[in-house]
Amino acid sequence: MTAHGTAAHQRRAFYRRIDPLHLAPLWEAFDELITPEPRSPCLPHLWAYGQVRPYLMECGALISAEEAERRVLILENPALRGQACVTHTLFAGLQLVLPGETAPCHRHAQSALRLILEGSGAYTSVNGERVYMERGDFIVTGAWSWHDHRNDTRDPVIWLDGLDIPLVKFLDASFIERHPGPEPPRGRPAGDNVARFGSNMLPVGEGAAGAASARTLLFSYPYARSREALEQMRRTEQWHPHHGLKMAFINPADGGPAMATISTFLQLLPKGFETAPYRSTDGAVYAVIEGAGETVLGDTGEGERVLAWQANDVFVVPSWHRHRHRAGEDSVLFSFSDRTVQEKLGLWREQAE
Ligand code: 1HN
Repeated sequence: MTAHGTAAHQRRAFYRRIDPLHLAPLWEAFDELITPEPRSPCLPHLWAYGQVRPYLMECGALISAEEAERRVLILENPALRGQACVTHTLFAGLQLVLPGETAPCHRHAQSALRLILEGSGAYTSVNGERVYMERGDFIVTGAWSWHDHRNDTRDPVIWLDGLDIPLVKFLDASFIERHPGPEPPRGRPAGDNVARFGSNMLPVGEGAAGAASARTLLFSYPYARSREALEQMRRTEQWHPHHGLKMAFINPADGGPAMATISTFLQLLPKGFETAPYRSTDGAVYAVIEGAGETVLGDTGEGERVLAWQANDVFVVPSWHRHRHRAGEDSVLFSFSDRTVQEKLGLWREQAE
């Protein structure tokens, strides 16, 4: 046996001896662990609304919202099947509440966002305050806030759920509590939250410290308002080469992100606009509110992947995947990612070309 062969043999024998003690050699794993750049196993993927919706409606006949607690079809990243993950840190799902149904009141350590895709006039209540839903609205239920959903309209309501479930699971920090009574807690009247915290004012004598949770002062971001902001701003024609016109939803108390663990964005791409190649360390989930276009991943020619999207489609761009968006029509994209977590930890990076 060569000297080299002997060394390799000796090492393998050594690894077998230490294995029962739950010990392993770092040097065999080092290059896999500490990669020169992110190598997410997550895959880009698009869920076409037209394809998924019939199955979601079938769920309506299979199980009630009450029995399911949350009647949600999980959008699973193709590379992470069975793990309820759209990226390593985020959960995404499509939820259906039929006319007359209630999804019961609970609260959990995980933070949730809703982006309304279909239906008008159903509500979610956050700590007892009703938030009536219109298409495109973005609603936050922060960690440990009571929430239930109710549809008193004649039509189904469907929305995109985004939660930090995989992140909280990774941290082993999950808790849930079901509301004990038949009635959820009663909170402030509908519309109070936007008036109180979403009108470029804050109540005097009741700052962040006085609110139930400083993190989620504002939990209702009506589309009519954010869309109007984009419409006004587009007049300057100051398109960012990599983002078009992209705005982050913020917590008005501190200017930070609207949620503690999830960054959320709204982006206008005018018809014919193509963003320049870009990548960042936060994998992002996009929902198409308006328009149609495509997102091209990878490099021109070999390895290029095209996700063609239209209204209500949902797609995922994993961490450090170079991509560019092309708008075939005036388009509005909502997106969410773990960017704020990475920023708080000093990890977030981008590469704009
Ligand atoms: C949840 O509470 C909701 O409140 C949606 O609508 C999706 C997925 C997993 C765990 C809890 C909701 C969820 C969830």
